[in-house]
Amino acid sequence: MKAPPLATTQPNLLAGDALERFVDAITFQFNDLQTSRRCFLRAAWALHHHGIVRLRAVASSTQIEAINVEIRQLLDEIERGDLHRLERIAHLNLPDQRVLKGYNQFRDAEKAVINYRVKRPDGRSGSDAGMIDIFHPERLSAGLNQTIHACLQESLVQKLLQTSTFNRLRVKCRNIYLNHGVEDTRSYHCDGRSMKFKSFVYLSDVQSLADGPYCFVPGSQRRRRLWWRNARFNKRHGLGPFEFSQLKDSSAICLFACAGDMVLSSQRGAHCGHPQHPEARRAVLVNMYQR
Ligand SMILES: O=C(O)CCC(=O)C(=O)O
Ligand SMILES: [Fe+2]
Repeated sequence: MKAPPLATTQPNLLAGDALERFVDAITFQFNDLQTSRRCFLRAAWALHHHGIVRLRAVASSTQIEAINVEIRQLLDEIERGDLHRLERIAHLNLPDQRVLKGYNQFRDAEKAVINYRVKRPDGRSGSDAGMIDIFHPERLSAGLNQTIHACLQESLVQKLLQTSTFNRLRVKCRNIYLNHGVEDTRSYHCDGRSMKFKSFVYLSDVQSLADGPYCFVPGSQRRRRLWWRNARFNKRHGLGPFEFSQLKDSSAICLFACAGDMVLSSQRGAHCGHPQHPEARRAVLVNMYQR
């Protein structure tokens, strides 16, 4: 007999005016953050309270284009099967040729890692199959090193995190996510229970659900009882402890943004990448901060 489907529930995804009003309240111009102490403190408070902010115009279109050009060249080489240059500067974890295994090996690698996500062997959903996850993209070339650092604005982000959390957080890992028609994304989850933030600099415009925006349940990073309720359900039903499978009574926002904007988010909160349209493309530069 087939097991009954698991009663997992999704949050209510805000749309229209309600979404716009909410996201406006957590949006700040990056330039104002640099020049106005009042704006900086408002952003730090919003990040503390809601667990997420959107910062407009962090990177210029020239910087974004410079990154995209190098990434396009690299993907071209892979698609043509011309791997000579890349094999020297990166570990290539291609679908049919795996050289490294598991997050820790990718994070601790001395070179960049170009990792193609593949379907899970057991066929479980949420594999992000088709996504290309580049670890340490700043190590691919001197040009990328400079541009990526300029776009990430690490010292201002660290100050904002310190004001918001009273903790000094360090950069742990930089990535570029390339999603091309990724339909089977991991559902709502948190990246563990310890204090962890990610900044996402959008390298492409993300203006509709089809583009696969980052989604977040505001305030969920502070709701311990919500996490416990989910953890108990997960344990009973054989799901991992960090899945947010029970979000029926919560609301989520999707973070639409332009290339050059940054979303800064507490990864203890419930979040996911929205499934994409098969033809859609999204690119983001990611930075992880931890104690
Ligand atoms: O693809 C996304 O937008 C979210 C991925 C994610 O869950 C993460 O970076 O922790
Ligand atoms: Fe995550």
